[in-house]
Amino acid sequence: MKALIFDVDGTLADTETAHREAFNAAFAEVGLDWFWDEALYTRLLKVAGGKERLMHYWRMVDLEEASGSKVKEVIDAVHAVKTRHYTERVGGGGLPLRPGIARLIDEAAEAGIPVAIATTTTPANLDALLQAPFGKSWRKRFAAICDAGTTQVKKPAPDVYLAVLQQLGLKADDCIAFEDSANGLRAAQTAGISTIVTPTAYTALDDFDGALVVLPHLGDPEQPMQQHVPGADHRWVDLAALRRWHRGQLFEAA
Ligand code: XBP
Ligand code: MG
Repeated sequence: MKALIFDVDGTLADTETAHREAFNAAFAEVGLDWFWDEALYTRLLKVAGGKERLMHYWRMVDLEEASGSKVKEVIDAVHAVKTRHYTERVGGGGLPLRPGIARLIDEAAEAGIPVAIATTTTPANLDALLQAPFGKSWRKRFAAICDAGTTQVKKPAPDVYLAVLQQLGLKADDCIAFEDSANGLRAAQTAGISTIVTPTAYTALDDFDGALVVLPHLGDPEQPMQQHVPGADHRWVDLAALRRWHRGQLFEAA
């Protein structure tokens, strides 16, 4: 195992409520009578990428209007307002990392194992989310960062994972990916990368067939998982467990 590749939304942090609230704040600000409640947003999350999600929804509610010539301009403008609301919400430590994320990234750094990011979210969202837990020079913690700014084709396409592998100079089976959604799992699987899934409430009912393991979260000594996990020495995921799982030794604790 030579690198860990993390998805962002839902994986590094449980961000989709903040995204949903930012979309609704943008709709109100620009005078659109749209409102995305949790049930609708859970369905809309099947479409990765905020702009693609807006387009999908507009076509759902008014296909004719959504076929107009100015649609891309309007979507870009609404999405820029949404991104401002989102970065205001999560900036300054507004949203904590999920259990185990900071600890695993530290463990990987101490072991000389590079970590990377493969996300479909907007670059500005990464700065807002990650400056608080990792400091202003947070980008230095990651050997590769691929996002909506570097990779246009969104998950479940493998493009963003293939771009990370290329930047790392590693093969797919050298790495482990961490995801929260079926879209993300499919993207990593198609790229050939073994994937650990930690769902959130928005993706709990997704199909995670083919995941290396599905866990409630990665756990910490202060916040262990409720149940023991085969192959792990503790009720949290550490590098030793990842190495075993990566070698296919799912049920062999030390
Ligand atoms: C999840 C997404 C993103 C976010 C919204 O990204 O699909 O679109 O929902 O962010 P990830 P944007 O790959 O990190 O799970 O509005 O910036 O797209
Ligand atoms: Mg995600």
